[in-house]
Amino acid sequence: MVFELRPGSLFYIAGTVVHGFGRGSKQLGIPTANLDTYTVSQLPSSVANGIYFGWAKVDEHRVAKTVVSIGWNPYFKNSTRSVEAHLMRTFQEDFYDSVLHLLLLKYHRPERDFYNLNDLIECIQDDIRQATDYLNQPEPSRLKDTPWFSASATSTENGMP
Ligand code: ADP
Ligand code: RBF
Ligand code: MG
Repeated sequence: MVFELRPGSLFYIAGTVVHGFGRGSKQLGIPTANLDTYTVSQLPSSVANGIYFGWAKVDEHRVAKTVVSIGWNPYFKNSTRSVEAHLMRTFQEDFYDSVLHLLLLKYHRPERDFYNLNDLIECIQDDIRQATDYLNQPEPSRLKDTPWFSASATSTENGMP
């Protein structure tokens, strides 16, 4: 399910967590929950590829800060578009097949190519630091209590909270 709440800048996306490219991002300390291909195909064209800051909710876990990468991962030259979210929270177990709700608040930067994997990882770690600072501000912080994350948002017929 994809809703454009403010054109070009505020999006709600919910989908199922599927297996990603299996590149061992978890081993690099940056696991990313990948959304199913149907949900990715539903993204409106106004959703630009790139890195976003926002809030995420998995099942009944508490809302977590997230950095989300949308696009083709130029460093790996992927042949499919993907939406993958790293949540700034430690989970005891994997959550494949769970429903992941994302509220994207801020477009941060376009996807880039890198000379080596280490540069990519350092860039992602910098994204995570900047996202944390951004989301700690009062305005973005308030939005984590959005009705889009409440149970009713997924149970009503048209998905509106
Ligand atoms: P894949 O290639 O299958 O996406 P990853 O190495 O990117 O594998 O790991 C992603 C999986 O790790 C997620 O689908 C989720 O089940 C789990 N996971 C555990 N902690 C996190 C987290 N903090 N953020 C995102 N995914 C996490
Ligand atoms: N992949 C790229 O090729 N270029 C990027 O600029 C890029 N930025 C990312 C930023 C964040 C915050 C995250 C979570 C991922 C990013 N990725 C990027 C995707 C990364 O290559 C991917 O998570 C791993 O390859 C696992 O599929
Ligand atoms: Mg992944």
